[in-house]
Amino acid sequence: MNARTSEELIRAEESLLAHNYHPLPVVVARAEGVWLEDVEGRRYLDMLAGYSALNFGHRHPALVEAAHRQLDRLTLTSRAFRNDQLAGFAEGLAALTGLEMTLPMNTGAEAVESAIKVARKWAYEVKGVAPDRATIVAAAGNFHGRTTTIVGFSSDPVAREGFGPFTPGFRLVPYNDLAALEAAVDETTAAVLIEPIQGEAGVVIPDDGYLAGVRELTRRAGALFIADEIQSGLGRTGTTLACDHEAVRPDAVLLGKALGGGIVPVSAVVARREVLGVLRPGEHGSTFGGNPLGAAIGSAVVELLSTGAYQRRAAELGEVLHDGLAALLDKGVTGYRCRGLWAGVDVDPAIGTGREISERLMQEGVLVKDTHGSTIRLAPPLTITREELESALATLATVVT
Ligand code: IF1
Repeated sequence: MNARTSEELIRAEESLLAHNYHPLPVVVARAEGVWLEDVEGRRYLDMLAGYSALNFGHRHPALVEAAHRQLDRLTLTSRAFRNDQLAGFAEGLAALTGLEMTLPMNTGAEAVESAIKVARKWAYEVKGVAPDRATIVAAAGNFHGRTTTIVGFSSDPVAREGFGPFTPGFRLVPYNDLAALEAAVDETTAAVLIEPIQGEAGVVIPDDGYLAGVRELTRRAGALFIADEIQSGLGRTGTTLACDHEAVRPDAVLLGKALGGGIVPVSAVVARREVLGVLRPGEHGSTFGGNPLGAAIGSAVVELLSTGAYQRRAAELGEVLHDGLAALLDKGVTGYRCRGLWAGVDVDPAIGTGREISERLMQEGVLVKDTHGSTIRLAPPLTITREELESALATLATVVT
């Protein structure tokens, strides 16, 4: 099996796997830190980091050690029993976010779905919304996952079309528009659900004051503010949470991706006690959510973030990324948005589509992912060195100029 070439493996995948992805033609066989190696032994700098699931790089020693230690003791109990890893994980998340309670799940979409259920229940039991009338306000351009309910309030036709009928009870407003949000929120509003920075939309950063405005507006309206930090959280933007840039504390924060250290899927709804307190036995759950392996790895992730060193590194190297992209403006790059080690880069369409740029970068040993049109996004592991980042920027410069 291992002797098969990349080309043979790609052919087999194309015939046997559902075509819901069109991956770059690189077949990765091993990785360490920020470096990937393909089947033929070619090396690539990983400038995507599993869409931020690999914030600490591939196989971070502390995370692999936590996983090994737990693999040798206990991997799964289900929540029918208790395990000795979950309390510590929840303590860590509370300390990290300043919120009180945790609902552990697995994937990001599950955390979003769970938050939607909890917000609705909160609306009926605490806010007093009439039965089945609760609404949730989300933003156009959002990406929150792939379930039927979630794609039902997506504004992206590719994500949504052909998958209806959809769950009712959602309203969409333009992102970064407080007046539109204010107009959409009323006595039926259970929650406002937004990404503090929109990833799939091309790393769209709202104006300063937007998140604080959402906080103030929801507080006044008696609606929950739910921040989807699944991609933006856990150090990526130079702070623990992207909401920290405006010193805003939402009622619920959704975490995923890097929470599992790039090893296993771990997600969580972390929220005020009044919010998660509405759930009672039997009303929600998951076979794997809160499993001791995921909890041990999640605790190790929280531990890595507890000193602030990764956040500081993302902020410092974010300046390097910012400066490197600024130098490319009008030299093949028509615009960019950047916060911490996360950037959306609009390439001049005359140079190529985002996909074509990604393929050229791949040939030069740098892996990125395109998003809509001629935009590519950069989100290297936070463990990248300054020299590695500068070399990726130099490669980008040669590809776009
Ligand atoms: C795909 C994007 C990244 C997310 C936010 C929830 C989820 C995601 C803010 C769901 C997931 C992914 C999944 C992946 C592509 C991807 C993505 F381009 F679509 F936007 F990362 F940039 N909230 N993001 O970004 O988490 O259920 O996947 O664990 O679906 O192809 P999940």
